[in-house]
Amino acid sequence: MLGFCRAGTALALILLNALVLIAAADEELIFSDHFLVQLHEGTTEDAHQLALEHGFGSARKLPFGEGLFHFYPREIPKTRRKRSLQQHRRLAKDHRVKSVFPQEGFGRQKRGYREISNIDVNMSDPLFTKQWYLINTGQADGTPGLDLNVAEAWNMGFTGKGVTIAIMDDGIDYLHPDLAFNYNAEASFDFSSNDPYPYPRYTDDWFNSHGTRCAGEVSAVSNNNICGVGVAYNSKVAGIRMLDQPFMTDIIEASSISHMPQVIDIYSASWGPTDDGKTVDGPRELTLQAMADGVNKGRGGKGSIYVWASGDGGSYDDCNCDGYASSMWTISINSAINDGRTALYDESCSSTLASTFSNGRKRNPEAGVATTDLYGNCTLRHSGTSAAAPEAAGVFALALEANPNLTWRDLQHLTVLTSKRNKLHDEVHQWRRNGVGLEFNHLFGYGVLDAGGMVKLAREWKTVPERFHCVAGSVQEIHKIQSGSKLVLSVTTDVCQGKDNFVRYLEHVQAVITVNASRRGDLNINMTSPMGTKSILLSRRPRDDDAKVGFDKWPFMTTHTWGEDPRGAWLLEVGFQGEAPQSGVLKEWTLMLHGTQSAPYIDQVVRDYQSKLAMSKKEELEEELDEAVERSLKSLLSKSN
Ligand SMILES: *[C@@H]1O[C@H](CO)[C@@H](O)[C@H](O)[C@H]1NC(C)=O
Ligand SMILES: *[C@@H]1O[C@H](CO)[C@@H](O)[C@H](O)[C@H]1NC(C)=O
Ligand SMILES: *[C@@H]1O[C@H](CO)[C@@H](O)[C@H](O)[C@H]1NC(C)=O
Ligand SMILES: *[C@@H]1O[C@H](CO)[C@@H](O)[C@H](O)[C@H]1NC(C)=O
Ligand SMILES: *[C@@H]1O[C@H](CO)[C@@H](O)[C@H](O)[C@H]1NC(C)=O
Ligand SMILES: [Ca+2]
Ligand SMILES: [Ca+2]
Repeated sequence: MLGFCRAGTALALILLNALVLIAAADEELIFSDHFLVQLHEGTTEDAHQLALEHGFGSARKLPFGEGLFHFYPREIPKTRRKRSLQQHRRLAKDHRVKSVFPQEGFGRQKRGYREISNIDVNMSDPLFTKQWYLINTGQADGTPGLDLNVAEAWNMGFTGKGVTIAIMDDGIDYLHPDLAFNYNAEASFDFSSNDPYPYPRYTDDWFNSHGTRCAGEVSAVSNNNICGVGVAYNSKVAGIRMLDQPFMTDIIEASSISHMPQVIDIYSASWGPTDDGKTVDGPRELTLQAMADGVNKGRGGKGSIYVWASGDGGSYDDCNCDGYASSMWTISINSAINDGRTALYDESCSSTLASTFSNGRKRNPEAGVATTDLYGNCTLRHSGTSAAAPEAAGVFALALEANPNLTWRDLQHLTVLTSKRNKLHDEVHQWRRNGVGLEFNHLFGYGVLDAGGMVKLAREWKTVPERFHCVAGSVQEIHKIQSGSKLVLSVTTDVCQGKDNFVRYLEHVQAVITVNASRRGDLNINMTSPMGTKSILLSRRPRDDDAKVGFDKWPFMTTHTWGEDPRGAWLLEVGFQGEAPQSGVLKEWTLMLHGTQSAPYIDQVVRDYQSKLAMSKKEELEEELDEAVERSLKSLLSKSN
């Protein structure tokens, strides 16, 4: 394990200095009772004696460097806010000692493994330990450590206080004892039956349990002995009942997403066009207008946050054909199961920003999402990307509590920067890095949300610079497409350089495309940025046999090129997949680039990213050190017994 540490003292000291530096950057230092002590000479026995003389439990020779010992305390290590200066000074003065390095603790979790006791979360709620998506210790055959890392955010004191999340769904059982306290009645409404009481309509099969389950994931009360705990358990949850009528209308959608935008901070939606693999549909006129108003005027101008489930159509569907999920104004969330694989119902597309968790493929009844259920019940079986979106809404509530100044775009930036690959595993699509080094996947987006990482960055976040929009180029001629050969087009752009709307650092990219085909489902479209990042804008949808409509000025969106410099040549590749020969006509490709001009912050991020890479290497080293210390402590203990 420590193979690469054997290089000697120099490396160990570099490592230590680096760790001290990292700790020094943090305001709240934690000091441990552990010291690294370098002796002029002496055996382990001498070191042990010296340790005893100075009030330590014992000393252990480190397997690297020369004369390096780990002095550790008698009792179980404590963390403290004050340095044990005296012990340090006395030790440093001892003539046998060459140097002393106090070991400073970090608020850091081990990757791949966390113990509940480690992070000091003690909840009385009976389902809490079954909520593996909050703290994954390997319950239900899951992968330990693969979770939302909410404990770190909670430990920093962020629990969603002062934030209201609306669940736009089939109603909320607001009398539920685990929800009633956090229910925000004033911000709630029933657009399905036009009254202020979004209580779910009763059916024998409990069909209308969806909203209640989503509400519990966000705002279930903690430590009350009932069900589980919400991601943001001190947030308020509002019910917007709008799914329970025979037909959806533009006006119901628009009313819902624009309901009380100065009170509601986050809107969570786990619905969209039918996931049948052949629908291409999105928000209509009023809803589009309401969304635009929301991001521009909601939350006092900082923008309403719209969280959207990316869809349950599985590999037969493509969420870029869902205009809600693929909108720039929504944060589209996909799901992973408790061992990091994709769920069978997951759709992939280039507009997904990040992922959270949903139920497993395994038959283990506890691999589902534990939450509140209708009529005061609890459930272990909430599922679908439906379950994923509210988890994200909860994490965003923690971030908004940490910094209420965050705009809708800040939150997207934070999502891109702090989501993690963790142990996510997509059997079909590789993880890749874009032109500024951000790691992404076609199905999971930038990875799984990390609440701890997000609130930490949120606290010190400066609002991103103004956003600009540039029509970078457009191909308007008719181009034939045929099975067996693909159409390749390119647009070379200076991204409006020299004009007011120059875009230098990308956020969202849209390719507005008009194309028809003898079989729409067999079309596939890729786009590659000047920095070489390929986005799959449309994958094959085997069930879509449309031969008439095609795509009419459809805005395919990608988030993969986030932060990139868009100047140069963009490439579009259009082709057919599938057995039967097909043909079609592409009539338009317009490239719309959105982002910032002055973005010192992105340069900063690239630098931070580089140092984060370096830092994670250091963390690995430190972790190995920890493990070595643990192992030797254990073996010492077993010897002394
Ligand atoms: C956890 O809470 C229970 C019940 O409130 C209490 O008995 C127990 O001592 C607590 N444990 C810790 C480690 O705080
Ligand atoms: C739900 O709760 C009610 C009482 O609140 C109880 O009678 C019923 O059995 C519960 N149903 C399930 C499926 O647990
Ligand atoms: C939010 O903005 C206000 C006004 O600009 C500022 O005083 C405050 O420090 C900001 N808060 C955070 C957490 O950045
Ligand atoms: C596609 O559009 C072209 C030009 O408008 C038309 O000639 C052709 O018949 C259309 N093809 C299909 C499959 O609709
Ligand atoms: C698009 O990319 C996918 C995945 O790399 C590939 O399978 C497909 O053939 C590409 N399609 C075109 C038209 O280039
Ligand atoms: Ca509870
Ligand atoms: Ca879909």
